[in-house]
Amino acid sequence: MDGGGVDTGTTVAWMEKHWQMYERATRHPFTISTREGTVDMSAFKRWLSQDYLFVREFVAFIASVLLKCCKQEDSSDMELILGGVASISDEISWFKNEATRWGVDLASVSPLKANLEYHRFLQSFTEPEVSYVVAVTTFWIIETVYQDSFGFCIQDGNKTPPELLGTCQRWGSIGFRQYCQSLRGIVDRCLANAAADAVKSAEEAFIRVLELEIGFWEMSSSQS
Ligand code: HMH
Repeated sequence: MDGGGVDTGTTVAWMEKHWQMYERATRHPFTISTREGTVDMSAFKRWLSQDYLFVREFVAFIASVLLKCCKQEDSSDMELILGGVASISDEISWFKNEATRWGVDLASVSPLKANLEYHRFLQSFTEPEVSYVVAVTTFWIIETVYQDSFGFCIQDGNKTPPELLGTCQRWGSIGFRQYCQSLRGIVDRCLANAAADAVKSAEEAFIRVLELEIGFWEMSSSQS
């Protein structure tokens, strides 16, 4: 390990090793069809309302990452994670506005199966036994899947409908990409200093997030 360089760290190795799954999570028919301008609007609304519930659950998850971070001897990552906590407040307001725009009643939404499964996974991180390295790796890959998925919808050649560009910008923006890259730097540094069993657990969590993200797109695409 070279101390966490973004191009040579463990995260790059995992992305290469698990690239097929990573592709399935970040180039799902849901986001491809958004980019093509052919996305089914009822699927989009389902995604919107389900993701609102996800984000509410994600608050507690980020809080648990923050808490684990603060308990580290070196808590220098704290500011970046605190920024994540701060931006989620804005995100909740964004979901509410967006839902009003699309005529979605958030108060009457219940989580679907794949969402509940994701909630359970996120809740498991509040256990103090789960290490900071595993938690921060999980945080990074959750954010990165959205960054890569929605970033693709605003890249050259997209036919994304104008009314969906705001959504894509939210996670596809350069600012959010830089945030994910900063998180990635933290993850690679933590992994470089972690024991082998912690690295293994972090890799398992990485894979699990990809599975859950694929499940979340599937759930949004077709009600089952
Ligand atoms: C399902 N994954 C899901 N929802 C989100 N909002 C993100 C990742 C990124 O915050």
